[in-house]
Amino acid sequence: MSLSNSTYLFFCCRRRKRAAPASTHPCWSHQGPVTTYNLLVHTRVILSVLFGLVTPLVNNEKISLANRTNIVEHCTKKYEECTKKGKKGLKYTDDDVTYDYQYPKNYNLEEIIHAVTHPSASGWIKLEGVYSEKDVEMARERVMYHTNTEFYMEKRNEKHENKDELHNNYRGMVWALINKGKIFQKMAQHPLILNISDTILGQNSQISSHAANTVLPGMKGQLPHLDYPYYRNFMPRGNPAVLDDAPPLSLQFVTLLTEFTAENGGTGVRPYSHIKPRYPDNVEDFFANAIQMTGKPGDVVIFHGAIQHCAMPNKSKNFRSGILQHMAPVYLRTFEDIRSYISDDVKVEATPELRRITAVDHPYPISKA
Ligand SMILES: O=C(O)CCC(=O)C(=O)O
Repeated sequence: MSLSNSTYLFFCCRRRKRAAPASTHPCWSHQGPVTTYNLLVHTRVILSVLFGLVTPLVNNEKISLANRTNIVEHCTKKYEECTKKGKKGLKYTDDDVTYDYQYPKNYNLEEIIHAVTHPSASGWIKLEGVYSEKDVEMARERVMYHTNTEFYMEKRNEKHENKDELHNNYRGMVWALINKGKIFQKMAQHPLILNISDTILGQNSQISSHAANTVLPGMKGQLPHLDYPYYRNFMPRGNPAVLDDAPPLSLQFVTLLTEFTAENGGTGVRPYSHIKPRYPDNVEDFFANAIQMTGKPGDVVIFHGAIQHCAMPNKSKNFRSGILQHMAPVYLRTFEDIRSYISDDVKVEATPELRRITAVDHPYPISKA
C-alpha cells in the first residue's frame, strides 16, 4: 500500500466447516489434473489414518474429507486450535483486528453502479486502497497459512525435477473464510462493499461464497468461466438467452492480497461479456478479447457475476493471491452453505452486519407444515 493511503479518510464503526470440494469449482480442473490430485489426496488420507494423524481431527464434526487432508498437511491438532489466537506461526491474532475502515480516495457509487450494471458499460471496475496495509498483511498471512504457501515456495526453490507434481499437491483455494479469522469477518463487512452490493443486488444482499485463490509461480491459470449462478448447467439448454437483460444475480469482489500483474496471473476478464451472459466455450476467443486486471495489495476489483473471467497463468517468481467475496441477492441460494457452516463462536460474536450478510436470521424458506 502506498504512503498516500495514510491520508485516506478513516472512520470507526463499532459495532467450520464444510469446504466445498475442489471439484465443485467450475474451473478447477485447469489448475491441475483433478484425478491425479484426488488419487494423491486419498492416498495421503489413508496413510494418515494408518499412522494415527487424523485421529484428533475426527472429533471435529462437520469437517469434510477434503478439508481434513488440508488440515493434516498444515496442522496436527484440532482445526480450531490451529486457527485460534496464539497459534505458533501466525504473527497476528484476532485481538489485532480493529473495526476501523479505510475508504478509497475517489469513491463514486454512481460510477461503480454504471460500470458494473449499465448495458453499455464494461462490467467491471477497480477501487484503489480499500483496505489498509495492516489488514491486507493479516489476511494474507492467514491465507498463506491455510495454503501452506511458504512451504511450497521453499520447495519450488529446491531443485525439483517434477514441478507439476508440486503444483498438483498445492491447494490454492481456501474456502469458508468467515470461520478462519476475524480479519476476514471484518473485511467481508466493509461498509463500502455492503453499500455497493445492496445497491446493485438489493437490500440484505448476502455472501454467497467467501474464499481465497492463490496461484504459485509456474502454475497454469483457470479455464474462463462465469460465476455462480450463471453456470451452463443451470440454464435452459435450448434458451441460452434466458438471462439477457435480467438484473445482476451476483457480484464478485476480488481483494488483492498481493500485487496483481499481467505476469503473475492477474485475473483475466472479457469486458462487456456480461451483457448477454454466455459460457465462454470458445477459449481462444476469450483470450483474444480478454484484458488483465492489475493493481496493488488492498485494491478491490468488482465485476458482474456474468462476466467471462479466469485466473491467468503465473509466469512470475512470486505467488499471487486474492480474496473472492461473491455476493448474491438474499432470495438466491448461496454457492457455499455459509448460513449453516458459520461456527457458533463466530455467530455469537457477530456484528449485526455480519449476521445480516451471512443471512443467519433470514427467515426463508418458511416451513408451513
Ligand atoms: O483468482 C482469480 O483471479 C479469479 C478466481 C475465479 O474467478 C474463481 O475462482 O472463480
